[in-house]
Amino acid sequence: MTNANDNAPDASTEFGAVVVGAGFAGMYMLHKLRGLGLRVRVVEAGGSVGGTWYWNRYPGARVDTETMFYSYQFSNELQQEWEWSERYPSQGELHGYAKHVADRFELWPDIQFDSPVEKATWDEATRRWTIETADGTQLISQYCVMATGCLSSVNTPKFKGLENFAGPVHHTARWPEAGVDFTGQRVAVIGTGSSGVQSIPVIAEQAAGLTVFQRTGNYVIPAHNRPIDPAEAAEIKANYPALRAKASASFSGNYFPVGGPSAVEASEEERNREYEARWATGGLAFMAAYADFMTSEEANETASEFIRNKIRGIVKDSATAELLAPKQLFMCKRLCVGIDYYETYNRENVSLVDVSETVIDEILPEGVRVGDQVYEADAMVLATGFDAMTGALKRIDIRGVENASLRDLWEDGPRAYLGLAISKFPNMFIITGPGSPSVLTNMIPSIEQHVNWITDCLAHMQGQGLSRVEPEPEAQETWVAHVNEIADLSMRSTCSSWYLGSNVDGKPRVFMPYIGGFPAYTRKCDEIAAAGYAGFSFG
Ligand code: N01
Repeated sequence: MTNANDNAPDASTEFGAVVVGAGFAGMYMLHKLRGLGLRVRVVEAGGSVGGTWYWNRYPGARVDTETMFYSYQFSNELQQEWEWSERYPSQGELHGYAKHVADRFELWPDIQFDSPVEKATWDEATRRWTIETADGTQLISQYCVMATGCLSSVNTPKFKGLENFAGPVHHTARWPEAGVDFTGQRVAVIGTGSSGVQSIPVIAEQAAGLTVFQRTGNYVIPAHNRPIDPAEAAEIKANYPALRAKASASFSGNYFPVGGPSAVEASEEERNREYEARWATGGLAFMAAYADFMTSEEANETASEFIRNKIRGIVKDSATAELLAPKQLFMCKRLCVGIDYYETYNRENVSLVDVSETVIDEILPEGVRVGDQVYEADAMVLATGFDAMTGALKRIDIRGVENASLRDLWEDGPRAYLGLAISKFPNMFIITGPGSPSVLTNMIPSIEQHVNWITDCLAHMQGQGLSRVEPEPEAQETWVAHVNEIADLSMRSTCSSWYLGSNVDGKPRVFMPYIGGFPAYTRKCDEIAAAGYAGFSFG
């Protein structure tokens, strides 16, 4: 296998396209842009390909979407030859897959690593972007594609005294490559979202003691991870086109068995049968049990109470079980999938601290202070998530027409046309940006759909001899209004979550992803393309 540094990109700095980010979006974008005959450079902050699956190396990190479907479909050879080992493969296996893709499609020579982008500036006179990395290198390009990821900008809450903690502090999304040995240590974990849910059971097995600080109890469905049976994999591979088409026609772009229309209309017996079956199967498919979870509080409560009762059945200490039992709406925050998550709280060396009302006051050299109580720790893990969807873009000083600043224009929340492009920022595309279904869907199919659409748009421009594309402000505003309007119809926009930006101090509360579903969204994108890219102006 080739390594990231085996091929140094050549030193010239003029490109047809610069892609920021070498995760699954950036890699596929590079492949497709080459197909248009463009000279492309990918600039990546990390030391290898894989994006999410490069950075999130914490113990227990694995995907929670069935991996036969959380994979590229653009190349049949690739999807036929690659062998997944588990239903939910580990970070290491996913990173291995990313490296295999980079090998197979010879992507390495066009990717520049360890190069965080700090500035991107549009020059109207030359119709070119200048993309500047942290070491001052400038790349000039006709097009700029931001493949910066939805969950890549790390959120570290401003805990008073954090810098005074005597031991090491690790964020789950910036885990040391060499790993961390917690043997014999007392570990404090802050955060119980997906990253906490996955890492807590694994850390608990190694550490002498583990104290978990929970602000909000989450709904965690068991993963029931297992090796992939070769016969099952062969059957999926034989039927990939039909299965992929079925997934694309589903609301979340996932291959979930769809349940009934209404949990309220089903009898209690039917409901329990459905919930038990999905609990036994495991994974995110629990969400698809009924269609009215996000429109009816009564329907939602049936699933919530089912899961709370499961927690009460698993966790032996009843006070701990009640603390873990979630109080907020089911599915309002991102659903978690875990391996022995609730069971971990039956271990002698694990304790749970509620910081929902009495918050973390301060970090002391010796541990975490909550009210009068100090919880001593030798090491700390921040599983505190991300500045989602907008963080990675706003971190870069992006300047468009007449020096317009993206940070300023998005001060009250993101505004983008289809989550794909932004008015005042010509020849710039974003992959799975705010206003697209992205994080509410299976990410890899959503990435492929965006990359294909962008490629088609650029091919259209090449065919017409055009060199400038920008969304019209009115089209963008109409789309943003539509995104907000339908978000308001769903209960999903009502509770505090990173979808809404409420996990980051000072971030505006705007429901960022498009909640209308993958099929409705792709239809809209196709219609716009068929109408000559309606809502875009060209020059
Ligand atoms: O981050 P999160 P994550 N004091 O924001 C808590 C994807 N993902 O990294 O809920 C105390 O969900 C915060 O509390 P609260 C997936 O889409 C996928 O876990 O805000 N606590 C919460 O418990 C996921 O949804 C996979 O009250 C504080 C936690 O920190 C997304 O990434 C694996 C706090 C953050 O949870 C993000 O997941 C991992 C404070 N000041 C991630 N600030 C898989 O594929 C924050 N918290 C499996």
